[in-house]
Order: sequence, then structure tokens, then C-alpha cells
Amino acid sequence: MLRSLKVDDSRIDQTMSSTTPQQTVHRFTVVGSTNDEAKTLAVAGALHGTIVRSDSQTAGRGRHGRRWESSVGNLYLSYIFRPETRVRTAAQIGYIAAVSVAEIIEELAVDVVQVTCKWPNDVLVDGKKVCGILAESSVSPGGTLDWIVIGIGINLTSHPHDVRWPATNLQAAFKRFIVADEVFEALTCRLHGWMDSWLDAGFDRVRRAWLNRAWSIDSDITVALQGRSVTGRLVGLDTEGALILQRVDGAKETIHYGEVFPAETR
Ligand code: BT5
Repeated sequence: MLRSLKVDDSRIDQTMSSTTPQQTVHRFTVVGSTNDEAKTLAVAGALHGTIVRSDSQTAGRGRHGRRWESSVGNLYLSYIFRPETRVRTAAQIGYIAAVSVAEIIEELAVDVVQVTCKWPNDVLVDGKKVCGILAESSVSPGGTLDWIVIGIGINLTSHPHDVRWPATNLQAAFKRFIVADEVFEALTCRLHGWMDSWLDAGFDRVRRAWLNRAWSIDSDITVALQGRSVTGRLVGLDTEGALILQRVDGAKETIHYGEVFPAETR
């Protein structure tokens, strides 16, 4: 149980069971990064489904060490999963998270808003970023996945302005009060549902759910890769989860890592 795990539990405000059996929620007021807390717990043996939630973060992280603005009022969560899977397949869990977030936002929306998934794992409301996802994992000596931590930040009441991609928050987008606990419960439930579906039936359903709301699907986009960028039509995701781009010369390019932008005007 928690006390046998090597975490400083004097800093944990509350530890409780959630709706799903074996799912413990470690609740903090403030942490550096929920992903770091979750990684410490994972290394100490925390079970599949364990959750870290904090009201704010002092060192919230995006990908490539970028900063994630983490003031009080938004949602900061990290989920520990231990699926028996190959490391390469684990990238699909980022899509599970993005689809889960997109679906619960669609359910929360009273007015008509457009909820899209931007590759690889952002969720946008009317083209503006409300959610970022950071996956970090560890490989076992046998080469399979030991654990993966999926960090999710959702802007509920505030968002930064000085950012790479325009941002918004759900309260501003929906013009009504959003109850953080309701979003948390709905997301956790949905995420576990999609996780079970993925474990039983594989990636195809997740892939189709993501593509149904993919930002700029069938349109031209530019992807910044290491040292170069490529422009083409976003035509899909492959069966592993890589992005498929059709270049102007007709050739298809499969992309595993990169940053997506509106197409550069040529
Ligand atoms: C992401 O990275 O979008 C992943 C963010 C994951 C955050 C969660 S919060 C819980 C868990 N604990 C953590 O420490 N992290 C995870 P990326 O695609 O690299 O986007 C980062 C960029 O988004 C920054 O460089 C800013 O330009 C912008 N940004 C920063 N904070 C933002 C916010 N709150 N809302 C929208 N955009 C933001």
C-alpha cells in the first residue's frame, strides 16, 4: 500500500480509492510535476490505474522540456498504466488519452464547439489548445513496457497567452462554470473504458475515434521534424499510430515524431 512506497506522504493531502477497484488517487495541493510524482510511484511499484492529481504545479512540463503553465483552477493529472505491451505500441496510449479528453469535452459542451485532436496528443476547442498530454515510460530488461505515465493538463479556468499555439480554457469557451471534480471523474472513467477496449480489441477503434476529430484531416499541414520540415496532406494514422502525410509529389511519408503547424504558404 501507499506507506510501503517510497514517496514523501507527508506532502500528500489525501489518498483515496476511486470508482474503479485498485485505483488509488494521490491528491496534492501543489507539486513540481504530477508526472514526476507518478514516476516515483511507478518505480516504487504502484499499480496499473494509480492516479496523481494536483491543484497546481511549480514545474509543470510539456514535451522536450517545455514549460506547462500550471496555475490553480485547472486540472493536472498523471495516470500510471502497466499494460503488457511492446514499447512501440505504448505510444498508442497517448491517443487513448486524447480521445478520452475530447469525448468528455464534447459531452460538457452545451453550445456548439468544435473539439479536435491535434497530432500527436493535443486537444483543441475551436482551434485553441485546452489540453496537453505528456507520456513518459520505462522499459523492462526484457524489452517490454514496464510502466507508462500519461500526464494530462486541462485548462478549466485560465490559460496562458504567450504560447506557441493559441490557447483557451473550458470556462471561457463554454461561458459557464466548470466543476473540476466532475471533469476528473468523467475523464478517469472514460480513460479506463478506452484502456480496456484497447487491451481487448487493439488500436483500431481508438485510431478511428481520433481520426474522426483530427485537426486538419485531409488538409495541408506542415510538420517540423528534426532539422527539416515537410508539408503535405494529413491523410491518416497508420496501424501503429504514426502520422501519414501525402506530399505534393504524391509520395506518402510516415512520421513518428514532430510538431504540426498550419501549412506553410509556398
Ligand atoms: C504538452 O507539451 O502539451 C504536454 C503538456 C502536459 C502537461 C501535463 S500537466 C500534468 C502532467 N505533469 C506535467 O508536468 N506535465 C503533464 P507541448 O506539446 O510541448 O506543449 C508545450 C507548449 O504549450 C509550451 O511551450 C507553451 O507554448 C504551451 N503551453 C504551456 N502551458 C500551456 C497551457 N496551460 N495551455 C496551453 N498551452 C500551454
